[in-house]
Amino acid sequence: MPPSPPLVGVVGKTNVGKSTFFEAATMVPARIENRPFVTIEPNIGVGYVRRRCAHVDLGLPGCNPRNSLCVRGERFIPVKLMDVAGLVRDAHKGRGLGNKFMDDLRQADVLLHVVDMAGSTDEEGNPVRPGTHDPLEDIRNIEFEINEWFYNIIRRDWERFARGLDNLPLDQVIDSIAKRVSGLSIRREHVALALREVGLESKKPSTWSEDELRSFMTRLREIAKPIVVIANKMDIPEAEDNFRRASKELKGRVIVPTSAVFELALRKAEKAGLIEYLPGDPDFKIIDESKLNPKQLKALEIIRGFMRKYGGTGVQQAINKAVFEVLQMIVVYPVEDPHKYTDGYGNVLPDAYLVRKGTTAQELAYLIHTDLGKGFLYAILAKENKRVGGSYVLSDGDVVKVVSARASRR
Ligand SMILES: Nc1nc2c(ncn2[C@@H]2O[C@H](COP(=O)(O)OP(=O)(O)OP(=O)(O)O)[C@@H](O)[C@H]2O)c(=O)[nH]1
Ligand SMILES: [Mg+2]
Repeated sequence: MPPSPPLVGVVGKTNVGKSTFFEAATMVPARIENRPFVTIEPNIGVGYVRRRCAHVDLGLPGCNPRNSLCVRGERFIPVKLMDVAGLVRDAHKGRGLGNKFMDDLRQADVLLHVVDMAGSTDEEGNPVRPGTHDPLEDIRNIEFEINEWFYNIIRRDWERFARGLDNLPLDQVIDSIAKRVSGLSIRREHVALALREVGLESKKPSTWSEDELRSFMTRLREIAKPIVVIANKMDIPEAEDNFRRASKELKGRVIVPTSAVFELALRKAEKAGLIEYLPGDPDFKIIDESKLNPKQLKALEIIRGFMRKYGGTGVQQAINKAVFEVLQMIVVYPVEDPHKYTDGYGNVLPDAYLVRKGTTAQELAYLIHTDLGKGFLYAILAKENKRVGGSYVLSDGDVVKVVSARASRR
């Protein structure tokens, strides 16, 4: 089965711009209002990562994408986005809407934590004068809530479960924990890494202290559901200072300055045929000035100024960073004909697969079709016209033909 797109969860305090970010990224209409708890049921939609298309590197005039889009030489590959209700401090104790709805995000691979960097909403999400609330507090509080949610799921009935692990070798301990948490999109290697990093590999699970269990779960959350901080509302001047402080405090983590409202405005203007703009572009072009009123023109100029400063609105950049930097995924193109770069129907570079870094040629074969994986003989790297074996680790941008004893037309 072709790889399912990564699931990106949009989380954060209430009234910070989650649904605005979601709508801007997916163009799926979402309810947006300046008051707390507007979103209750999750919004689900398709967003995209953006990458230069392989057809450009290959010097081809174009391509025929099937599972993705290609616009002006840029490949847009789908990812799933989910926007959920807002959190507030002590949500795990039942405040606000609580944090049960976070269960919708059990399968998330990465979380985008949207923060009102302008400090224009208080702890409860009520609008306040920009600069009067400290967004760094929100980052700490909300991440604590996310960790609590995660911890409580895994913690349930831990003691009994842990006793059963005590006499197992490490390998089986890892297997058992991984199996227990598999519904949370946690893989075996996540469990192994977290155990090693918190130094609990050789300690009997039933003797872990509460603190040890908590530090293990926290580390597991950081590894299995990493958080990218979306510094939103950067269009409000008060946000700049906060952003500098937050970047310092979060040193080493990914934090992306964004203006979700600006991105949404640009996508709407593009849809209406008023501007030429591709998500992630550092600028846009007005198609016909006479179609815009002075107010619209002025608004667009303000957006342009913002984009000059930050290299774009930040929305596409955030999704790209989450998938390529944090999840470390790469793009590969399976083909049937390695000379023409086509599938069996003559489509040029029809599919762009997002796969984890470290994926091998044979694993790719299995992703294309189980039969191809089972009968795997070798693969051909189309760009290099080179034969490689099943253990070849794929590189970003590889165009790959799988040769299998069990052919499968695709
Ligand atoms: N200035 C500015 N305002 C924004 C930005 N993003 C969102 N907003 C505004 O913030 C308010 C809340 O936006 P929503 O997208 O509904 O926020 P939410 O986080 O989904 O809120 P809940 O669903 O109620 O938790 C709206 O008035 C938006 O227009 C931004 O980048 N800049
Ligand atoms: Mg919302």
